[in-house]
Amino acid sequence: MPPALTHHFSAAEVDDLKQTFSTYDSDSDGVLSLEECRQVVNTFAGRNCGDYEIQSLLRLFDADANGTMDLDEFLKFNYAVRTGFFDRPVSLKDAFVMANRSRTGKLTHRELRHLLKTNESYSKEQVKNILSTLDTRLVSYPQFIRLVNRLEKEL
Ligand SMILES: [Ca+2]
Ligand SMILES: [Ca+2]
Repeated sequence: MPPALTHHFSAAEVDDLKQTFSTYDSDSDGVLSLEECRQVVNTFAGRNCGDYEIQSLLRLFDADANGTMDLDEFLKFNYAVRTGFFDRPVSLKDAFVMANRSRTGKLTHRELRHLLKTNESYSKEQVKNILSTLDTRLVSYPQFIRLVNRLEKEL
C-alpha cells in the first residue's frame, strides 16, 4: 500500500477497512464491481443514489480506470468520505473528472451534455443552446467553467 494512504489510517483502521471491503465484495474476487459499489455508496451516503451518481463516483475513485474499485481505491474513497465528501456539494472539478469517461482531460459534447443534464436547474433548451455555441469538439476545464458561469448568469 502506498505510504500516503497508510498515513491517513492507523493499522487497526486499515484492518477494519479491509474487513469492510470484503463484506461488500460479495463474489470475493478482490475488487468491487459497479453493483457491489452501489451497496457501498448507498451505505456511506445514507441514501439510495441513482445509477449515474454511482457510476460517476466509481469513475472518480477508479484511479486505474479498470471499471472496478480495488482495496487501494476503496481506502481513498473512505478517506474522502471521512473528510466530508458527502457533506459538501460536489465541486465543479469533481464533476468534470466524473463526467470525463474518456479520461482525456477534455469533455466530448456528449459527456458535457450528460453532465449539464445532471443539474436540474438547467433547462434542456439552455443546455442545447450553450452546446451549440461551442466551436471546439472537446471542452477543456477552463472552457467548462466559462460555460457554467454563462449558464448560471442566465438563471
Ligand atoms: Ca467483487
Ligand atoms: Ca480500479
